[in-house]
Amino acid sequence: MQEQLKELNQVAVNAIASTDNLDELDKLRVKYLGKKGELSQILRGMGKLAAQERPAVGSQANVVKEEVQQNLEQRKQALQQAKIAAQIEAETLDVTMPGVNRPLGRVHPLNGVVDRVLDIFVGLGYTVATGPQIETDYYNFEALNTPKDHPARDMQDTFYLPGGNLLRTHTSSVQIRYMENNEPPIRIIAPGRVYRRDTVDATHSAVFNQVEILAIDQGLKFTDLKGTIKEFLQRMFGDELPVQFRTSYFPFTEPSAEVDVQWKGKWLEVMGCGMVDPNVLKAVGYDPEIYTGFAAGFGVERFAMVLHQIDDIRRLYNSDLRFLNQF
Ligand code: 2NL
Repeated sequence: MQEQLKELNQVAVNAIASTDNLDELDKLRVKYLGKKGELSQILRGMGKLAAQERPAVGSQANVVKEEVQQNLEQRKQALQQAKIAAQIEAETLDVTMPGVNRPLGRVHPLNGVVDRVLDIFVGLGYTVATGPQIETDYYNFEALNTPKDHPARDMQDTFYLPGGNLLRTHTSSVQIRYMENNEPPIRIIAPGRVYRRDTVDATHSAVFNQVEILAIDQGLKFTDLKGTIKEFLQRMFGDELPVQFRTSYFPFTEPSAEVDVQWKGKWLEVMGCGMVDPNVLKAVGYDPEIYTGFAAGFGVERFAMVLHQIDDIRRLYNSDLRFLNQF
């Protein structure tokens, strides 16, 4: 029996050493040390031994059991380590591989100009106001002192929708809506897309972006308008900028003016402005005997073209990256 145990020990240790698989290792454990395993089978023969032989065999069996167990445990550890090492090896990143280039987007030059304009006026205490692009005749024309038979409608003739609504020709409609819902004093700036029935060429587009400002308060005068416009234009184009006001006409302002800046040696018309016509104030329920105000409006594309020396307005709409990447 001692021979048998010695033999079992030898065979088991060899088998354990030569397996490289954790499942097989567990099968070996069952095979040698399990309840119905080989060690148990040998020990079942103990009964046939003489009483004085039993202690020696018993203690040898324990030694064998312990040694096989120890071998199993060590092999298990080694195989688990190897498995983890193999996994790490397989998942290793090659940090020297070339990366995937994902270029960052950037602000469109048109939106860049709008952002700068809004920053300046918000800094002067103005609130940004927005409104619908589809308007009623009332908000786009009537409330702005431009009745149905008014000749100014011809120059702004726009896109009419079935039912009589239209695509707004300026963001003044936003300001009318704002005044209806707020009491003076107000200072607002209304940026947004506007529409005019225009033939597209290098300097015209039927869809463009406009910004209008409006201030209503007691005692506002033309000099307040001039100061505000001058401050704005100098922040936009630089401190030394020559600015001039020329008399003009808009149905919703009286008096009205066109503003020119001297840029690269030439006078350029950049915006229109004026004191809000009393009829506009009356239309929103403000008393023109108490309140006065000024307003101004300009096309963002025009500003972007002047600031960035862009020769054709259509470049701003084509999404051509060769063009846009320059900004
Ligand atoms: C331009 C000129 C202008 C206004 C817009 C305005 C708005 C209200 C009342 C009175 Cl609610 N006026 N806006 C005034 C003068 C000129 O825009 O060249 N736009 C592209």
